[in-house]
Amino acid sequence: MNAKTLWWIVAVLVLVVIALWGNRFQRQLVTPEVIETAIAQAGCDLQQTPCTVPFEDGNSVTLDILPKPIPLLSELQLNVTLSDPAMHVDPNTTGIKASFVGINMEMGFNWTTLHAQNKQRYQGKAILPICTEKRMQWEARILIDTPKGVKTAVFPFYTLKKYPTKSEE
Ligand SMILES: [Cu+2]
Repeated sequence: MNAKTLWWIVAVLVLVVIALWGNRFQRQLVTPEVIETAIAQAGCDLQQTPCTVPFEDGNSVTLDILPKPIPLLSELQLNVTLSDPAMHVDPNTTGIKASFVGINMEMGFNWTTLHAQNKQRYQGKAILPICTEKRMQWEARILIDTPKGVKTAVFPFYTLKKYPTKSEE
């Protein structure tokens, strides 16, 4: 093995280490430690009404997505209401985060921060990407930084492609 080959091997190893470390660092930034994950009450349809997620301590969070029906590729209004104003750590400095996850299809990583209207109500905007599926299953995940740690509220919902072609009906 000559010196040039050895240097290449060292350089590649250094890059791999940097990449692994960067990936871990990035995950820590966007995925804080979650102490509880709760899911919306069964049967609630975000396409029709706001939905509520109850946590173990009796507090709950309600999400509404407007307009209805929930469209793709157009600006959505997210309204989050906390049952208890003391639930979120510091409404003045930290917003509540919302993410949208594609369930029946990988739809990338969509994050948005909601801003406090008051200590109980938070608002934000989001746009869902265009999808090739006629019916797309999503989860809206609301991350709340509570005094005890981050709690995640999961709201399953679906979107329908606006103009289905004849062959898909
Ligand atoms: Cu999709």
